[in-house]
Amino acid sequence: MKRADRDWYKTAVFYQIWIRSFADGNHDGIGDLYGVYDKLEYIRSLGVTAIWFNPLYPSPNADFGYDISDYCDIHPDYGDLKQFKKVLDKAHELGMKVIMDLVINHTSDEHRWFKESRKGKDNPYSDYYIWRDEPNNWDSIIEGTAWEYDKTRGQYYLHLFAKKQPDLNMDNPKVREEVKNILRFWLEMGVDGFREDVINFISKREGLPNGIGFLPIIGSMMHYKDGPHIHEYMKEFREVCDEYGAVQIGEGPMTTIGNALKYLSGNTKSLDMMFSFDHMTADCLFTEYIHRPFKLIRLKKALSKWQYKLQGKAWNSLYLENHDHPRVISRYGSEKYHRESGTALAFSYLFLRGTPFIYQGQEIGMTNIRLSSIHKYIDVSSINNYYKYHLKDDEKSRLHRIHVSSRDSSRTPVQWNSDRYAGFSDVKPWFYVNPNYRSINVEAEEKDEESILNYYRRCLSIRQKSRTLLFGSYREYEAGHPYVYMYERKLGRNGYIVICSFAQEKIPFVLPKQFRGKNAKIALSNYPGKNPEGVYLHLPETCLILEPYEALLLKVRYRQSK
Ligand SMILES: [Ca+2]
Repeated sequence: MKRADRDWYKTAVFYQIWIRSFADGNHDGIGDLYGVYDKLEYIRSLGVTAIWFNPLYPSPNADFGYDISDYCDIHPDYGDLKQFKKVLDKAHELGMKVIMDLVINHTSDEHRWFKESRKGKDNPYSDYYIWRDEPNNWDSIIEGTAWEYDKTRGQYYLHLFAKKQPDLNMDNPKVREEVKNILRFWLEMGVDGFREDVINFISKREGLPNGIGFLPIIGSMMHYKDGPHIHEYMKEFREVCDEYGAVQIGEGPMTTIGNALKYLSGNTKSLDMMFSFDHMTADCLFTEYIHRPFKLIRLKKALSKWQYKLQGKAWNSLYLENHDHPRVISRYGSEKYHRESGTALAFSYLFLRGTPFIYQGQEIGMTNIRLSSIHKYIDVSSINNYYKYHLKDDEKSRLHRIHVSSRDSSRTPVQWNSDRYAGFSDVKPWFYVNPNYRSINVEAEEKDEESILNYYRRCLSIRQKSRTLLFGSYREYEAGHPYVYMYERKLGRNGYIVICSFAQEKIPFVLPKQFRGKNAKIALSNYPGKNPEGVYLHLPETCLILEPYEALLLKVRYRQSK
């Protein structure tokens, strides 16, 4: 089953499934591939053309699937290979591609390779992991020091993430062969590509030198981020994917644009897209746990930076939510102006240049859950943060930090209807359902023409039919405006202008000179009573009055192409 063309990704719209909380099809309170199978038509109905599955593999779930104990099977909680194939075939029949999560920086400590490796230095799997007699000073990213002593082997092993996630030794050619076998296994089954977890961390500097001791976590990153052999290893994996025309999307934490471009273009090109992180810090520093008030300027600056710098060179991936971040309405929007801000956020990114990703529940505007005690949280990094930092603060403010930052907010069961357990399951779900499911759910939003759900559909429908929105150039206007994000997409004489207010009250907005006095057709508005679709809007010389979180997509024609 060999294919050649992978350009489909440029016109794709991805939907991300974190399966455990998506839909329970076999009545045990855990989301699974039976539930997914029944919801594929719904996903397609959004205008989605591809699905990215977070890890579906057997895993002890120390980091919910990102600690894999067998790369070529399905976790029994989610079904089996036969059920996966059924989902894959049905998705293909509906016109949707499917990509898998590839997690090869580390395995689970319960993977067969690690169980063998820890037995001793003469074991055939001995060098599959990174063992040392003495640890260096590196920190792990989520759980204390990066080294754990193993009594059986009498040595320390490296884990950049949790203790139960030992790092693979990618310098060992046998490990790279194993990776290629994993790629082939899924590609032979018919999957269309991979999202590659922390892929820029897989090559560590020789000798593993100490990092800068006083800088927690990031002090050692220069020794493994975009490491010395990364592009050689990526080339090997690319060659396998080339045989199948498989798409590769990399997750690159802390990646600069300069480094990203090495993966995305030129003779080191090994990835089709990368997930950047800059725009996820408009309300925090480095990580959501170090919270600060949301500033639109930061969001615009980050989005524009990647739009401009990749223009003509590489392709963007566009997202506002995923399984690692709290819900975006609770962060960058407003729960008070739920519908308005949810739709404005959609306008602000679905019309950018690149391929949009929608995380499950984002399309109905799911919001952060606020659990009453730290004991109810399960996210390993939230628990670690709670017990490690701000210990002198009172409990209320420590819990508040978890409310605004926890990955658990994106991992509550999807809210399908207003029945008990939100229609996710008919038995008690494995995790808490957000109590707002009675008003925020798919069934209710299906019935409401102006719901966030139906606006996602409209935005995607317009986008997918327009070469200007798919391939046109990007330009931002009024970059210094604190409350309005305005950008243009342009192809030849055709253009679209997007105007999104992030203000919680009515505000005047003075348009850039070149648009004043012109007429523009309203392609879409989230205040349809005020600005009906298809009507020409006269752009005033003075200013536009924008309602709270008002968003407009305007179609414009230019006199001549420039
Ligand atoms: Ca289940």
